[in-house]
Amino acid sequence: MKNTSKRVNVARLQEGLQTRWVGRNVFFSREIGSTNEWAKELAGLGACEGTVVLAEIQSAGRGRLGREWFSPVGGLWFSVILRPQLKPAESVRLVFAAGLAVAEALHEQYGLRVETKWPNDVLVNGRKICGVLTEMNSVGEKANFVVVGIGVNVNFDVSKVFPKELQRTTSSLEKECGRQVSLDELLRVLLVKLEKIYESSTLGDFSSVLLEWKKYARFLGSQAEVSTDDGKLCGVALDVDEEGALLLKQESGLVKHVFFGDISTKKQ
Ligand code: BT5
Repeated sequence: MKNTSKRVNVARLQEGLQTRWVGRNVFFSREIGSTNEWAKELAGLGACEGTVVLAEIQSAGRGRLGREWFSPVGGLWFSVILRPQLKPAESVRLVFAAGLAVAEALHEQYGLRVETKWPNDVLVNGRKICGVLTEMNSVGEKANFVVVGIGVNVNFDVSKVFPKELQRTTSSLEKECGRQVSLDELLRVLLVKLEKIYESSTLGDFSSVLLEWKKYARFLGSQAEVSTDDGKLCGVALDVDEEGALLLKQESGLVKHVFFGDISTKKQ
């Protein structure tokens, strides 16, 4: 049997791919620093919309603010080049589009208890299994390209490959499904979802995308603590608005719009 649990087979992926334009071009590397960096280079050189950049291992995978993203063999580490007709500020929509694509794929494909967490995480059974990093290049008031990077922990054991401080808060599909899953199959499903949700997000129906995303957002309504550049904020996580801001109701009754931060909740 072919081993599809550690590496994507690009030819087989494309054979069965039911997208119109996402993933028609795929760049694959056994090991690269970061697929987002590679995708940005390719986008700058004119790579077409929907190009997928994929690696088996990332040696310098990144999260927001340049944080380290652990990317061992067995994970799905990829970036998609998009050229949306959006203003730069609207490109935040793609974070939610990508998060929803992953949440739906994991729920429908494996029947897992999935949740989305503001702004860019997907959790399974309360543990982080996926992160999204979008990066934009704009010319004046228009986004030139956006690279959407998605990392999913798939066929490895986090207790063997991650540092101790991450082991309690993260998980992998192998752990949650109790078996290894095919990387080809997961990527195919993700690309189909991404194409569909991206089209809704950019063609004027972002409110329904956000509504769907919120169906998975179990943190809404909970008492939350948000680390921001200005320190920690506490309150009830009321909602997420169409600009991607978290609406946090503080004890004073004031509702604060938070655009960047990390949220943790007391009850899940
Ligand atoms: C993210 O950032 O969650 C975005 C991660 C995006 C990764 C993809 S992989 C393909 C593409 N190429 C890249 O270089 N990046 C993208 P953030 O919300 O800032 O979370 C980062 C934090 O998550 C780290 O500081 C760790 O605490 C934790 N972390 C690191 N590696 C992890 C992993 N594999 N799984 C779960 N949590 C992780």
